[in-house]
Amino acid sequence: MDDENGDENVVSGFLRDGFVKLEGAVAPRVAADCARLLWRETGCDAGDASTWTRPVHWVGGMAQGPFAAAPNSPRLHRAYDLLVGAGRWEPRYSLGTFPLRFPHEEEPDDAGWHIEGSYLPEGEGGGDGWYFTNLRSRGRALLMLFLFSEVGEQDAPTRIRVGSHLDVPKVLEKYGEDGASGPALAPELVAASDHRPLALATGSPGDVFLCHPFLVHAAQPHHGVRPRFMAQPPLMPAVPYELERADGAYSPVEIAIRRGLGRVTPGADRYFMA
Ligand SMILES: O=C(O)CCC(=O)C(=O)O
Repeated sequence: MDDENGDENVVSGFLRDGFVKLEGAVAPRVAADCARLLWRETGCDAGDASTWTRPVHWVGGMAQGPFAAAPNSPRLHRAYDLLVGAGRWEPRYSLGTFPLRFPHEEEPDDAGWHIEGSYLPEGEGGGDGWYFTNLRSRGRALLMLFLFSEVGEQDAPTRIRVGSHLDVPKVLEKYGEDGASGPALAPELVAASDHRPLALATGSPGDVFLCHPFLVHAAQPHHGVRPRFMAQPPLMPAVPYELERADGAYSPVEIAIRRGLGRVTPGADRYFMA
């Protein structure tokens, strides 16, 4: 779903599909500078495939100028306001992490269906070492995919289960405020969203997918020829999501969670009509 028809389509596409693709949301020059810096991090030579010796290079947080600029275009700020709510998200001045996928015979070991975890549980137990998520998406307002290379169908685009954000709330509900870790949730999430159609996060450098934090997605092996450069940072919340608001001022992220729980949000039904 593209945003060619403006705000209304950004919101309706996001609610229906769980994501919206904003083409050219990062200026071409900024995206090119990000790619150049990422190549440097890998230690690989863009022009010499013999140096691409691993299927995936994980690069951590990057905060040089281009990475600070990329998530702050006026178009992205507008979309964050629309989807999360004005004043409810934290600006970010870095990007990361980056799963940089290279054409390779070896299968990556990180290509399973999942949603992102965003916090480590406090107190005794401390979980299983993996990041957790909960029904109010503690610590994550959005999942974002920033493309920094041409990504066609053969270039290991992220796989997305379209509409799966509506399947996840029922799974998370029973874990309460504590939530659960990615691996603990994965089998249930996979089963709950199995019926969903598939989309691929293809596009060009500077395209950005803004995704509901509960969108079920997966990497895939790269059997093409062009390395796939992408960042998948969270947008952080300034305030927690609320699933019951006295004033009814729900954001689209909250409306979708409520929909997944079977709760009706006045005025929002039209978005879910097929
Ligand atoms: O590399 C990709 O396409 C997605 C990676 C991903 O979803 C993850 O590692 O959490």
